[in-house]
Amino acid sequence: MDFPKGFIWGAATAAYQIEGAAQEDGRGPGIWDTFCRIPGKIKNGDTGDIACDHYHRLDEDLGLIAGLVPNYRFSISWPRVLPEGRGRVNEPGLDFYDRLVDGLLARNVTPWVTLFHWDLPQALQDRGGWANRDILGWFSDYAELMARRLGDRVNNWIILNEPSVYSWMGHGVGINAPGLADRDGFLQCVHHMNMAVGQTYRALKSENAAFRIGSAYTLMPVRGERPDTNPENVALMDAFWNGHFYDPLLKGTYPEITASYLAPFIREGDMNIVRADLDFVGIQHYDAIEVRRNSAYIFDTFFGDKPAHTPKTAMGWSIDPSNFYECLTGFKKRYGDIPLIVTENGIALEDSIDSNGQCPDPRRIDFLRDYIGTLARAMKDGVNVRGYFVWSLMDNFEWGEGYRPRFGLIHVDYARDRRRTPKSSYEWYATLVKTGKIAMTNNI
Ligand code: IFM
Repeated sequence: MDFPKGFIWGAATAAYQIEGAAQEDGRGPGIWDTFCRIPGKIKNGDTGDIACDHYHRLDEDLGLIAGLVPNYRFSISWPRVLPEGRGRVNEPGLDFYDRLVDGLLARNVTPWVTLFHWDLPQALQDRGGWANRDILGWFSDYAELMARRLGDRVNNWIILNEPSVYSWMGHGVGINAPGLADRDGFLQCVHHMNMAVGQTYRALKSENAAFRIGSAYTLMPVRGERPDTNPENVALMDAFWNGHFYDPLLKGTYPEITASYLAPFIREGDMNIVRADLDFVGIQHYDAIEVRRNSAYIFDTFFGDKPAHTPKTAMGWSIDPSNFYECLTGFKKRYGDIPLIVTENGIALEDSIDSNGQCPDPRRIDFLRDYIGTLARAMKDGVNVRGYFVWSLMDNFEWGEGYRPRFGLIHVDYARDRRRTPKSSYEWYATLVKTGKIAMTNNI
């Protein structure tokens, strides 16, 4: 199948997962720096202190990006540019992003900037972070700073990355930074993140009407772990991962199941702000969610076991492209003909370098062929998808899982000076991007 001309092909990363240089050139502490230091929170005691050392290997990485894709999505580290989260600006931090953007443009790669990919400055967390409504002012100052600094060269903006994961894992169940498990804080975080999207969309558009602005959300089918799973738990989990964000953005309401819990945190006029016609909705798909009732967690709702029959990734996630098809077509049924960009999709494996110094990853190629082929089928069936960004350009720090799961199309050897080796999927994807042609397999 052929993808349309002008289809946006890219690769994605995030600042804390690759940059390193956590204590250099004036960067302030972020919540992940703090969280990584709490014993037991991150597998193997890993931290993002050095990560892929992208900060120091920018030139080499720019060459690898340009050899792969014409579009590159990266995030700004808020604590690198505003070490206390607000007020004092850190010029060397801004310089780094200038060099990154200039280096991309010099190589004909279009930058896509994510403003918030989870690394909140610690100083703002000390004031409640996203649970404090003051974040709306802090975030808008930060977003405007970045738009003014990079907006002469960057046209594509992604406001937030996966507010579902940030709010539920970070404020609801405490698995991610900032490590809180508090029902009200979780609900406040959800609402403030939605407010930040609507508010920032309008502010950046008034800065430059030509900006292409979206925000990136998880899109996961949610189902009971067993046929007799309580439907209320399923509806709650669907709200946490999908409805809490798509409903306010696209319908101006919260899902019925949580609306009364959110109500105390909503002020007059808020729902007009959260409702916004973004230029595109970024969707990120990895897996389906199986739900189990579990009274150890807020709203008595948590993950259950994965089905036994599906093959699994190194994250333990199911490989099943029919989930992706269900999400894409289901989204259209639920919300209409919205322009979508797949801002993340990919697979974690435990890739290694072989005796010839190569990194063959045939399972990743199979995964990408099946998932991108499924995307092509959904587009043929009428889903309005404009682009696809693979997660991830290179192996990186996978949050609470540390460095073991490898999502990259480029292998990073953490033991040997973080040496980069393009995997076989790198060549495969570069060819797909050039030709725009995907073979349809039986799994699609
Ligand atoms: O690594 C993450 C990324 O930061 C956000 N989306 C999911 C990826 C894989 O877990």
